[in-house]
Amino acid sequence: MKPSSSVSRSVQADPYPWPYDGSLRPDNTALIIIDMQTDFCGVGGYVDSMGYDLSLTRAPIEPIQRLLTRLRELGFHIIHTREGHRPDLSDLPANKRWRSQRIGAGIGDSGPCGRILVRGERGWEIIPDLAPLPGEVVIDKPGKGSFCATDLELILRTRGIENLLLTGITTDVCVHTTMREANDRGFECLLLEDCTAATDHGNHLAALKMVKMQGGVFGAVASSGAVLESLK
Ligand code: C5J
Repeated sequence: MKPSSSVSRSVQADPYPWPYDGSLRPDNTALIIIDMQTDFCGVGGYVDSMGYDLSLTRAPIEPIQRLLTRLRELGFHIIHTREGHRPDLSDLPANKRWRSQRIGAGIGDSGPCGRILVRGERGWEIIPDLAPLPGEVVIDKPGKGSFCATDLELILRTRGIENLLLTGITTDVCVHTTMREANDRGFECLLLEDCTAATDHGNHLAALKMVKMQGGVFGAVASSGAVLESLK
């Protein structure tokens, strides 16, 4: 059954029941799935080339799939993002490239999945398990935050979206940067702890803790199970 727009709903979250105003509806809430690309969680991609443990960044795939299926059924807005650069690398800052080359995973260089983090390459694609459906918004971003040099804010405002459910990878980098950008713009954010992961588990836990300081300085944290429960 679709949640009625007149019913007040909230998710059991930490440090407060989310959203703050109890107004959780499909029309005012978007699920944002950040950078679930082969480069971040697939064999031969960017994260793999850096030598990090792929089981960490692959862990959120199943929980996101479950949540995505249910939120699609209920008619929530679904937004995907991809980090990547133009093939001519004109939007790749020199320092970002230099740092990646230093650790043997140069952005723009050729790897097992094509040129690393370059638009149109195999490694840059969203993994098939979480592929966008026709009509779902896909935001291409050159940076870590999803608002920087993109039309995400315009799309959210045009659709009347106020609440963001944040998922994807990595918790401490692109997810956190996006959450901070969104929070500063007045969006009400919920970070889903089992639907995110970092290349270091300690960083994942630290990123969750940071959100919850000061009464929820960037929003709140919950499990995907708590969201699904609230929508029954
Ligand atoms: C990183 C991301 N970690 N999607 N990107 O470089 O978090």
